Amino acid sequence: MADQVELFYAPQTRATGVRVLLEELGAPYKLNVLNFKLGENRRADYLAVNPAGKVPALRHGDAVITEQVAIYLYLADLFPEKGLTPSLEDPRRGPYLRWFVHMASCFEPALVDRALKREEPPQSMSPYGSFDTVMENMRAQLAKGPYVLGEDMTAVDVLWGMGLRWGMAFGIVPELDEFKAYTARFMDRPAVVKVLQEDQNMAKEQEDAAIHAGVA
Ligand SMILES: N[C@@H](CCC(=O)N[C@@H](CS)C(=O)NCC(=O)O)C(=O)O
Repeated sequence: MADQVELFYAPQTRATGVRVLLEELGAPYKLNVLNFKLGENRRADYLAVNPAGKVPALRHGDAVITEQVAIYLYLADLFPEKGLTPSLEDPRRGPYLRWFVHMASCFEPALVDRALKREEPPQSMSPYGSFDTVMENMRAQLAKGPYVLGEDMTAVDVLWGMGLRWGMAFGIVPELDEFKAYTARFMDRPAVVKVLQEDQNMAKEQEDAAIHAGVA
């Protein structure tokens, strides 16, 4: 298997959190940056990697992994010595998987319905129950803190740190005390500071390139 992973990337997207995780893991990686404004994620060469035209996507040797939750799990397992993934024998392994999948199967669908002002499905039909129960579940988990699984940070905290921060920044996730305290601590991490600063520069460069190409 190749030593280095390749991350298909765009700034200020779900790929940002994956890059933060790579930094936290000290993993060797190469970025393959796509400019959405130039439609680079819809070009045939990228659709051959991810037919959905979305980032993040990860290439490791011949394997391509899409879906941020799968990528986080894969990377944390690739570097178990970094201590960001509970082992199969660790009693935290089940809750670790639970809170990863909760993001994709409950939190994100609830946020999208809310952002689009769609009526929530009836509770019995909804994959997430209700928006309020999703928020309350997460709040109650973080109240035990300081991290999702208790005393020690794991890879799932990078996912939730990013997800809650974006959700609050877009005014969709309620600014609960537990969410604010948790994300404030997360935002202070050197890896987060570095990646968000570089994202800002990258986003500006992409904007300039789009203006230059006459598409912005
Ligand atoms: N289900 C995907 C969602 C990925 C996704 O929606 N990525 C956005 C950026 S945050 C994207 O690539 N959007 C580009 C587009 O659809 O045009 C995952 O969990 O990774």
